[in-house]
Amino acid sequence: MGFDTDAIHAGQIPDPSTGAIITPIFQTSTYVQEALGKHKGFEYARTQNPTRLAVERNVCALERGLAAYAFASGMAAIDTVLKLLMAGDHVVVSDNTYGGTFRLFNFVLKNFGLQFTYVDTSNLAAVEAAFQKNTRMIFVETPTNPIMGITDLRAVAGLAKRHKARLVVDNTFMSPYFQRPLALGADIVVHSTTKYLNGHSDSVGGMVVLRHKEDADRVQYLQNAVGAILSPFDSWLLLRGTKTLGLRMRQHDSNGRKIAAFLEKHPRVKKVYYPGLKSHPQHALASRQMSGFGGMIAFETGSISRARKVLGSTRLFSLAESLGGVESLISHPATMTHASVPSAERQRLGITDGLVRISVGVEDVRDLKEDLSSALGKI
Ligand code: P1T
Repeated sequence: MGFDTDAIHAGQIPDPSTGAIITPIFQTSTYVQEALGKHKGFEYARTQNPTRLAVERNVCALERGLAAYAFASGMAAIDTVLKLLMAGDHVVVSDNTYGGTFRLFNFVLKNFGLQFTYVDTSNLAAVEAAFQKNTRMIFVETPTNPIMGITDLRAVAGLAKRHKARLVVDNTFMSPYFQRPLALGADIVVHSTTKYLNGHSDSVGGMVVLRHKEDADRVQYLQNAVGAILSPFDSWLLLRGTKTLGLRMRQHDSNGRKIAAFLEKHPRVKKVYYPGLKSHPQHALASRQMSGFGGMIAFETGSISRARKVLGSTRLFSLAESLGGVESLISHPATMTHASVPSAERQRLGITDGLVRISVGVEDVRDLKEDLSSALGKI
């Protein structure tokens, strides 16, 4: 089936007991068993829930995976994937991931004996050089948050395979509508469903999509053993959200391209980070590996005081963390999403005090341009 058809139908059938076209919220903690050892496949709601199962199957179909498991947040999903490893294992990580991912790896999982090396994964030689005898995983975010660096997934998948390591891709920024890492050779996809997949800024969640049966079995085991599950209500919200994923992504992309072009021409903007711009150093790779560029843009204003003026002057772009909802947001990575990254490292990555990040929503693009134009005029 086509993507938009799968988005609406995959994983869902009308409720057999009522005919309800929308999968109900199964708000229950347990299921009555007919007799000892005889049940309908549902025993306890941490282990199985029909609403969660529907959304897991839905996102699994969109990413073209073998199985998917839903978690209480993107971080819970990432944490569970890292639990596929053992103490003493080594992970190569994109050096410009979401700050919370860096925080989990460096300040939590390191304490449990996992080792991490951060490299610019858009540089294949650097990835190759980072491999150690005990490297079991490469964790890549592409495009990166917030600098929008692109990693060649096919090439890194080849490296991972040669070194018998799993390639994990955080596909939050593109969603399966614009990028399918599994088709490019990745082994595992993770999402913060809080963002584009849910799309309405009203739920926090995460998803792990697997291509190998052994990984799928282990993640299912961990989902139950650790218990960081997506709630029935959030599963239902997410199912509602994915139905319009294609529609929304097309509009985010259309608005994103126009806003990026507008910013690039603006005299108060020093630099724009958006893979859809020809000036982006990896525009050709992005065009090959993604089928669109989405709505995430970062731009350099030059200083904290200039950034502050812009952040404090927009009316439609709301000052808030997060991204991927229908409404436009504006944020300051250095003090918000990436505050847990040490300052020197932020400078090295280009996450300066003057950097502003926007999540371009699906509003009328003329209104969005006008809003940015008026805010930039305050500089
Ligand atoms: O917030 P949560 O659902 O736990 O997801 C974490 C996460 C994982 N991966 C990426 C690429 C992300 O961007 C995030 C969360 N990011 C933000 C909250 C943000 O504003 O960038």
